Amino acid sequence: MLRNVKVELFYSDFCLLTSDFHILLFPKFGSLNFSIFLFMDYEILKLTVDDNIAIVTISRPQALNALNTRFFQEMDAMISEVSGMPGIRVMVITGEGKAFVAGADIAEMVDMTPEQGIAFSKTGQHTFRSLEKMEIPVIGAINGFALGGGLELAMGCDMRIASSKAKFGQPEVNLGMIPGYAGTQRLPRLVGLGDALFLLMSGEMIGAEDALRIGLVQKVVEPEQLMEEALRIAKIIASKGPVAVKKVKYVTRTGRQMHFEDGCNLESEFFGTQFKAEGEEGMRAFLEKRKPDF
Ligand code: CO8
Repeated sequence: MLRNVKVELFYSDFCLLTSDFHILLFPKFGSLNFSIFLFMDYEILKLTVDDNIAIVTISRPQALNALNTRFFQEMDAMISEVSGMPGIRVMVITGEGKAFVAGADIAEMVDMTPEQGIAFSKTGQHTFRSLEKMEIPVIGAINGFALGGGLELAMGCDMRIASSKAKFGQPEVNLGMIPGYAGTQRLPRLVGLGDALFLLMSGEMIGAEDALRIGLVQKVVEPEQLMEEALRIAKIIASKGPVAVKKVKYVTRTGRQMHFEDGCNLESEFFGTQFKAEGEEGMRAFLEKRKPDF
């Protein structure tokens, strides 16, 4: 909704229209510089906003939401767009139909040269890394098959809530391939080496309860309760200090790649700056027995 308003408001004066993007040029007053905003016409992704939660639905159900080049263009644009929407505190990603995502698009990959394969792999790795780098938390609401690139997308989210009907796997070896969107790197970090190598080497699919057992998902609910539960958790997170939540994400994710002592130093630094950012209000509200105004 907000997106459309912006496009209509500024279109007549500054917008150049391409087949896929609306390009908006905003002059910066007092200088010759222009700010450029890109708004994409989405074909595969749908964006809805519920209060301060952005819900992104992958909608290519005829191919079980398989990830093609167009998907990555749209997801990159969506990440930028949601990141720029004021007031959005959490993003939820889900799939339409019986799949979350059944993998990278095999029809698009089948004729690729090794060089094209490397480029396609790097495209996906970049997009899923961008998800991790979003300041706000991202929740995967896993409605069905999360296979290959679909599981790699799910692992790029900060947490995963699964339908009891969801199925998980890295079936690339069935195709004589290996994962290309960082599945070999994120899976062992999430579930440990043994369970990761089991999934990666066997190509076996596991159900939601097994995914919960190995820590691949954080919660399993009945299919009809999936979005309700994902939004309930999103709203709980959205009610907390938004700067604190962003800092938790940054410090936890960044610290994990650092030496332990360096991670602790990063935590102390962010802990300190949080006093004036939100901590004072949060702690005062506790002492005054009222709700904090974040
Ligand atoms: N790519 C393209 N099309 C797909 C994909 C896919 N990954 N998965 C399903 N589809 C299509 C089917 O071809 C079918 O199309 P059509 O109706 O035109 O024949 C339609 O979706 C419905 O699929 P099914 O009829 O097969 O549905 P079923 O319910 O019988 O089976 C399954 C569902 C079990 C999920 C089955 O579709 C399946 O096994 N899909 C493939 C799963 C897979 O192997 N995924 C991994 C792909 S490889 C990958 O993700 C690598 C990521 C890294 C890439 C790095 C870049 C180089």
